[in-house]
Amino acid sequence: MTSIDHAEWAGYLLAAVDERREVRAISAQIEELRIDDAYAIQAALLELRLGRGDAVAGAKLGLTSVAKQEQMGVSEPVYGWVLASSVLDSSGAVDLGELIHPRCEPELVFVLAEDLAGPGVTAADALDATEKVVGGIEVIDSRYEAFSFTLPDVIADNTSAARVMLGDEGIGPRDADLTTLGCVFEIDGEVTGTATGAALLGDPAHCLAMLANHLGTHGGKLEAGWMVMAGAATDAHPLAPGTTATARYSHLGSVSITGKD
Ligand code: OOG
Ligand code: MG
Repeated sequence: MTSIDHAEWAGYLLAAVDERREVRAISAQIEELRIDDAYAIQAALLELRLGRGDAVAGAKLGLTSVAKQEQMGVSEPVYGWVLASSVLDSSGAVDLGELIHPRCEPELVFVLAEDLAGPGVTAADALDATEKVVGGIEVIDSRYEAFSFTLPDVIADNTSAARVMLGDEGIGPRDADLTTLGCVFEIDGEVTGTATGAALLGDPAHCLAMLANHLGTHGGKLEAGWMVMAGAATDAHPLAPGTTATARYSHLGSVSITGKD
Protein backbone atom coordinates (compact mmCIF):
# COMPACT_ATOMS: atom_id res chain seq x y z
CA MET A 1 0.00 0.00 0.00
CA THR A 2 1.08 3.57 -0.54
CA SER A 3 1.02 6.47 1.87
CA ILE A 4 -2.35 7.87 0.83
CA ASP A 5 -4.74 8.69 3.64
CA HIS A 6 -7.51 6.07 3.40
CA ALA A 7 -9.70 7.64 6.11
CA GLU A 8 -9.50 11.03 4.40
CA TRP A 9 -10.69 9.64 1.05
CA ALA A 10 -13.41 7.68 2.82
CA GLY A 11 -14.60 10.96 4.33
CA TYR A 12 -14.52 12.54 0.88
CA LEU A 13 -16.87 9.85 -0.47
CA LEU A 14 -19.16 9.92 2.57
CA ALA A 15 -19.54 13.70 2.19
CA ALA A 16 -20.67 13.11 -1.40
CA VAL A 17 -23.33 10.68 -0.11
CA ASP A 18 -24.44 13.04 2.66
CA GLU A 19 -24.58 16.09 0.40
CA ARG A 20 -26.00 14.21 -2.59
CA ARG A 21 -23.46 15.52 -5.03
CA GLU A 22 -21.06 13.92 -7.44
CA VAL A 23 -17.33 14.29 -6.86
CA ARG A 24 -14.18 13.92 -8.98
CA ALA A 25 -12.74 10.44 -9.28
CA ILE A 26 -9.98 9.81 -6.75
CA SER A 27 -7.73 8.42 -9.48
CA ALA A 28 -7.82 11.82 -11.21
CA GLN A 29 -6.39 13.48 -8.11
CA ILE A 30 -3.49 11.30 -7.02
CA GLU A 31 -0.61 9.78 -8.90
CA GLU A 32 -1.77 6.18 -8.64
CA LEU A 33 -4.76 4.62 -6.92
CA ARG A 34 -3.86 0.99 -6.31
CA ILE A 35 -6.38 -1.81 -5.79
CA ASP A 36 -5.18 -2.51 -2.24
CA ASP A 37 -5.47 1.17 -1.34
CA ALA A 38 -8.94 1.22 -2.91
CA TYR A 39 -10.13 -1.66 -0.70
CA ALA A 40 -8.54 0.08 2.30
CA ILE A 41 -10.58 3.23 1.50
CA GLN A 42 -13.68 1.03 1.13
CA ALA A 43 -12.97 -0.49 4.57
CA ALA A 44 -12.49 2.97 6.11
CA LEU A 45 -15.78 4.08 4.56
CA LEU A 46 -17.53 1.06 6.08
CA GLU A 47 -16.05 1.92 9.50
CA LEU A 48 -17.41 5.47 9.22
CA ARG A 49 -20.88 4.13 8.49
CA LEU A 50 -20.77 1.54 11.27
CA GLY A 51 -19.70 4.36 13.56
CA ARG A 52 -22.96 6.09 12.72
CA GLY A 53 -24.92 3.07 13.92
CA ASP A 54 -25.37 1.25 10.61
CA ALA A 55 -24.78 -2.51 10.33
CA VAL A 56 -23.57 -4.94 7.65
CA ALA A 57 -26.49 -6.80 6.07
CA GLY A 58 -24.32 -8.64 3.57
CA ALA A 59 -21.95 -8.31 0.66
CA LYS A 60 -22.19 -7.66 -3.06
CA LEU A 61 -20.29 -8.66 -6.12
CA GLY A 62 -20.19 -6.33 -9.09
CA LEU A 63 -19.04 -6.45 -12.69
CA THR A 64 -19.47 -10.23 -12.85
CA SER A 65 -21.26 -10.13 -16.23
CA VAL A 66 -20.01 -9.14 -19.67
CA ALA A 67 -23.06 -6.80 -19.97
CA LYS A 68 -22.01 -4.80 -16.92
CA GLN A 69 -18.29 -4.88 -17.68
CA GLU A 70 -18.94 -3.49 -21.15
CA GLN A 71 -21.40 -0.86 -19.90
CA MET A 72 -18.94 0.47 -17.29
CA GLY A 73 -15.69 -0.10 -19.23
CA VAL A 74 -14.21 -2.09 -16.34
CA SER A 75 -13.19 -5.69 -16.90
CA GLU A 76 -12.76 -7.28 -13.47
CA PRO A 77 -15.22 -8.31 -10.76
CA VAL A 78 -15.30 -6.26 -7.57
CA TYR A 79 -16.97 -6.59 -4.18
CA GLY A 80 -18.43 -4.31 -1.55
CA TRP A 81 -20.69 -4.25 1.50
CA VAL A 82 -24.48 -4.09 1.84
CA LEU A 83 -25.59 -1.86 4.71
CA ALA A 84 -28.71 -2.57 6.75
CA SER A 85 -29.85 1.01 6.07
CA SER A 86 -29.79 0.36 2.32
CA VAL A 87 -32.42 -2.39 2.34
CA LEU A 88 -35.74 -1.07 0.96
CA ASP A 89 -39.07 -1.92 2.56
CA SER A 90 -41.69 -3.98 0.79
CA SER A 91 -43.29 -0.91 -0.84
CA GLY A 92 -40.28 -0.72 -3.18
CA ALA A 93 -40.36 3.09 -3.00
CA VAL A 94 -36.94 4.66 -3.61
CA ASP A 95 -36.56 8.19 -2.22
CA LEU A 96 -34.65 9.87 -5.06
CA GLY A 97 -34.03 12.94 -2.90
CA GLU A 98 -31.48 10.86 -1.01
CA LEU A 99 -29.51 9.83 -4.09
CA ILE A 100 -27.29 11.45 -6.74
CA HIS A 101 -27.90 9.81 -10.13
CA PRO A 102 -29.31 6.35 -9.34
CA ARG A 103 -29.53 3.43 -11.72
CA CYS A 104 -31.22 0.08 -11.17
CA GLU A 105 -30.32 -3.48 -12.13
CA PRO A 106 -31.57 -7.01 -11.46
CA GLU A 107 -29.71 -9.14 -8.91
CA LEU A 108 -29.74 -12.78 -7.88
CA VAL A 109 -29.29 -12.77 -4.12
CA PHE A 110 -28.03 -15.60 -1.91
CA VAL A 111 -29.15 -15.64 1.74
CA LEU A 112 -26.64 -17.62 3.77
CA ALA A 113 -27.54 -20.29 6.32
CA GLU A 114 -23.93 -20.72 7.43
CA ASP A 115 -20.68 -18.77 7.56
CA LEU A 116 -18.65 -19.24 4.39
CA ALA A 117 -14.92 -18.61 3.94
CA GLY A 118 -12.19 -20.01 1.72
CA PRO A 119 -9.74 -20.96 0.55
CA GLY A 120 -11.01 -23.98 -1.34
CA VAL A 121 -14.74 -23.16 -1.42
CA THR A 122 -16.38 -24.67 -4.51
CA ALA A 123 -19.68 -23.71 -6.14
CA ALA A 124 -21.21 -26.83 -4.50
CA ASP A 125 -19.91 -25.73 -1.08
CA ALA A 126 -21.43 -22.29 -1.69
CA LEU A 127 -24.83 -23.86 -2.40
CA ASP A 128 -24.50 -26.03 0.74
CA ALA A 129 -24.05 -22.87 2.84
CA THR A 130 -27.06 -21.14 1.24
CA GLU A 131 -30.47 -20.99 2.89
CA LYS A 132 -32.29 -19.55 -0.12
CA VAL A 133 -31.91 -17.71 -3.39
CA VAL A 134 -34.13 -14.70 -4.02
CA GLY A 135 -34.63 -12.28 -6.89
CA GLY A 136 -33.83 -8.66 -6.22
CA ILE A 137 -33.16 -5.25 -7.70
CA GLU A 138 -30.16 -3.16 -6.74
CA VAL A 139 -30.07 0.62 -6.93
CA ILE A 140 -26.51 1.73 -7.64
CA ASP A 141 -25.44 5.35 -7.29
CA SER A 142 -21.82 6.13 -8.10
CA ARG A 143 -20.56 9.06 -6.12
CA TYR A 144 -18.39 10.04 -9.11
CA GLU A 145 -19.06 12.61 -11.81
CA ALA A 146 -20.97 11.28 -14.80
CA PHE A 147 -21.13 7.80 -13.18
CA SER A 148 -17.64 7.30 -14.55
CA PHE A 149 -14.72 5.59 -12.79
CA THR A 150 -11.70 3.33 -12.99
CA LEU A 151 -11.62 -0.10 -11.30
CA PRO A 152 -9.93 1.23 -8.12
CA ASP A 153 -12.28 4.23 -7.95
CA VAL A 154 -15.41 2.05 -7.94
CA ILE A 155 -13.89 -0.25 -5.31
CA ALA A 156 -13.18 2.71 -2.99
CA ASP A 157 -16.79 3.87 -3.50
CA ASN A 158 -18.14 0.57 -2.10
CA THR A 159 -18.89 -0.52 -5.68
CA SER A 160 -21.64 2.13 -6.12
CA ALA A 161 -23.90 0.38 -3.56
CA ALA A 162 -26.95 2.45 -2.63
CA ARG A 163 -30.21 0.50 -2.12
CA VAL A 164 -31.47 -3.05 -2.55
CA MET A 165 -34.92 -4.59 -2.79
CA LEU A 166 -35.47 -8.30 -2.18
CA GLY A 167 -38.34 -10.35 -3.54
CA ASP A 168 -40.30 -12.55 -1.16
CA GLU A 169 -40.38 -15.76 -3.19
CA GLY A 170 -37.07 -17.39 -2.42
CA ILE A 171 -36.24 -21.00 -3.31
CA GLY A 172 -33.81 -23.50 -1.87
CA PRO A 173 -30.34 -23.38 -3.46
CA ARG A 174 -30.92 -26.63 -5.35
CA ASP A 175 -34.61 -26.16 -6.19
CA ALA A 176 -33.65 -24.82 -9.63
CA ASP A 177 -30.59 -24.79 -11.87
CA LEU A 178 -29.21 -21.31 -11.20
CA THR A 179 -27.33 -21.22 -14.50
CA THR A 180 -30.53 -21.46 -16.56
CA LEU A 181 -32.65 -19.38 -14.18
CA GLY A 182 -34.03 -16.55 -16.30
CA CYS A 183 -34.56 -12.85 -15.68
CA VAL A 184 -36.53 -10.31 -17.72
CA PHE A 185 -35.79 -6.72 -16.71
CA GLU A 186 -38.41 -4.10 -17.53
CA ILE A 187 -38.52 -0.34 -17.20
CA ASP A 188 -42.11 0.97 -17.16
CA GLY A 189 -43.29 -2.27 -18.74
CA GLU A 190 -40.72 -2.29 -21.57
CA VAL A 191 -38.17 -5.08 -21.67
CA THR A 192 -34.68 -3.59 -21.50
CA GLY A 193 -32.68 -6.71 -20.82
CA THR A 194 -32.87 -10.48 -20.49
CA ALA A 195 -30.36 -12.90 -19.05
CA THR A 196 -29.86 -16.24 -17.39
CA GLY A 197 -27.76 -16.96 -14.32
CA ALA A 198 -24.91 -18.25 -16.48
CA ALA A 199 -24.25 -14.61 -17.47
CA LEU A 200 -22.61 -14.30 -14.03
CA LEU A 201 -19.17 -15.82 -14.60
CA GLY A 202 -20.84 -18.99 -15.88
CA ASP A 203 -22.64 -19.74 -12.58
CA PRO A 204 -23.92 -17.47 -9.79
CA ALA A 205 -22.76 -20.04 -7.20
CA HIS A 206 -19.23 -19.68 -8.59
CA CYS A 207 -19.46 -15.91 -7.91
CA LEU A 208 -20.41 -16.62 -4.29
CA ALA A 209 -17.58 -19.15 -3.93
CA MET A 210 -15.10 -16.70 -5.46
CA LEU A 211 -15.98 -14.01 -2.92
CA ALA A 212 -15.82 -16.49 0.00
CA ASN A 213 -12.38 -17.61 -1.19
CA HIS A 214 -11.14 -14.06 -1.57
CA LEU A 215 -12.37 -12.99 1.87
CA GLY A 216 -11.14 -16.18 3.51
CA THR A 217 -7.62 -15.75 2.22
CA HIS A 218 -7.61 -12.19 3.63
CA GLY A 219 -8.83 -13.17 7.10
CA GLY A 220 -12.50 -12.40 6.48
CA LYS A 221 -15.68 -14.40 5.91
CA LEU A 222 -19.27 -14.23 4.72
CA GLU A 223 -21.62 -14.61 7.68
CA ALA A 224 -24.72 -16.71 8.31
CA GLY A 225 -27.83 -14.58 7.74
CA TRP A 226 -26.14 -12.23 5.28
CA MET A 227 -27.39 -11.58 1.79
CA VAL A 228 -24.85 -11.75 -1.03
CA MET A 229 -25.66 -10.19 -4.40
CA ALA A 230 -24.06 -12.05 -7.29
CA GLY A 231 -23.90 -9.00 -9.61
CA ALA A 232 -26.20 -7.73 -12.33
CA ALA A 233 -26.62 -9.88 -15.43
CA THR A 234 -27.93 -6.99 -17.60
CA ASP A 235 -27.15 -3.29 -18.07
CA ALA A 236 -28.27 -0.85 -15.37
CA HIS A 237 -30.92 1.78 -16.17
CA PRO A 238 -31.51 5.28 -14.77
CA LEU A 239 -34.16 5.40 -12.05
CA ALA A 240 -36.11 8.63 -12.58
CA PRO A 241 -39.10 10.00 -10.63
CA GLY A 242 -42.14 7.89 -11.47
CA THR A 243 -40.06 5.16 -13.14
CA THR A 244 -40.97 1.60 -12.17
CA ALA A 245 -38.38 -1.11 -12.67
CA THR A 246 -39.47 -4.74 -12.54
CA ALA A 247 -37.31 -7.85 -12.57
CA ARG A 248 -39.31 -10.97 -13.48
CA TYR A 249 -37.52 -14.21 -12.68
CA SER A 250 -38.26 -17.81 -13.45
CA HIS A 251 -38.82 -19.66 -10.13
CA LEU A 252 -38.35 -16.48 -8.03
CA GLY A 253 -41.39 -14.33 -8.91
CA SER A 254 -41.22 -10.59 -9.61
CA VAL A 255 -39.67 -7.65 -7.79
CA SER A 256 -40.49 -3.98 -8.46
CA ILE A 257 -39.22 -0.63 -7.30
CA THR A 258 -40.45 2.90 -8.12
CA GLY A 259 -38.52 6.16 -8.03
CA LYS A 260 -40.20 8.79 -5.81
CA ASP A 261 -39.46 12.54 -5.74
C1 OOG B 1 -20.44 -0.73 -10.15
C2 OOG B 1 -21.29 -1.72 -9.40
C3 OOG B 1 -21.57 -2.94 -10.22
C4 OOG B 1 -23.00 -4.96 -10.52
O1 OOG B 1 -23.97 -5.63 -10.17
O2 OOG B 1 -22.33 -5.23 -11.51
C5 OOG B 1 -22.66 -3.79 -9.70
C6 OOG B 1 -21.28 0.11 -11.09
O3 OOG B 1 -21.69 -0.37 -12.13
O4 OOG B 1 -21.46 1.29 -10.76
O5 OOG B 1 -23.28 -3.56 -8.68
MG1 MG C 1 -25.14 -4.74 -8.69
